[in-house]
Amino acid sequence: QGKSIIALDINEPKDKIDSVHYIKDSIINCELINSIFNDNYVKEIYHFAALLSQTASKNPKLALEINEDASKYLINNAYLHGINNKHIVKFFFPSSIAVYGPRKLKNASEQDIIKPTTIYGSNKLAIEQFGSKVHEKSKSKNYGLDFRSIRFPGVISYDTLPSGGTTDYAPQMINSAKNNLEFECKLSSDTVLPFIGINKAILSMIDLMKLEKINSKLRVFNVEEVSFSVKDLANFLEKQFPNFKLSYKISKDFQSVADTWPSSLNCEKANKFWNFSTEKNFEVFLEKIINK
Ligand code: AKB
Repeated sequence: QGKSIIALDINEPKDKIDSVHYIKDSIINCELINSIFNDNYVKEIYHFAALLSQTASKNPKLALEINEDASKYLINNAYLHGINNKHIVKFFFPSSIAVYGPRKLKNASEQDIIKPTTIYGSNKLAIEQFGSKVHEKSKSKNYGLDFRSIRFPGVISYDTLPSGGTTDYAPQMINSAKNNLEFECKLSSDTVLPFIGINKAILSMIDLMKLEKINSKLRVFNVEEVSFSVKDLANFLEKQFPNFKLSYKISKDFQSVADTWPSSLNCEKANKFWNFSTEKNFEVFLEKIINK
């Protein structure tokens, strides 16, 4: 879209795009963050750096540093950048179904009970709330920060294998089946979780960020394409890949987290604000991912 982009990551990108300026560094490098704001006129921020649920539980200190402190630092700097340059910085924050709990909900809507039981869930909720507060402060000044967030379910990509999360079992199981590898599942077969494909996840962010204004105090939206149990996925894959070998070794660390996350999400709000809609057909959804 003719915009100049600065991409910051701790890893080298798989593919490079000519017009993007890549920086290999960490989100917790405050000096670097300061210099990016000082040297550029920043209009939009997409902040993805995070430890996922399982990694965060094992490294609570690092999770606090990356998931909360670094996010707050970035939000504060974006806000000040907007104030100093007399404009609004649009800020996208990917939140997660991890903010829900302690009971497993069906068709969870944004205002349902959110009492996360994990470090990662508490980190995500803290930033949802912090960003919304800075957003409100900006509204009264007409400059500052426009905070927008999506609570993502498990995201399934056709070319990147995630690690460190609780919903990762699904993309990992799909990948094993496709590549003729055995898979040992850490969740019980009746565990139901919501998911979205990477394409729809990206489109949702673009659609949300394209909106001129969002007249709502609530700054977070649920999105989901399909919701399925481990068994549903296993049955599907066994039909597609008859040699696929699956076994179960339930992990308390994984099961206890999945049992507090919703089995499905209510997406009416996303539908109202940017027409979010999806086919919701489990088989069509999986066939598209498998055949990519
Ligand atoms: C995880 O499982 O930690 C993530 C998430 C749902 O936020 N995929």
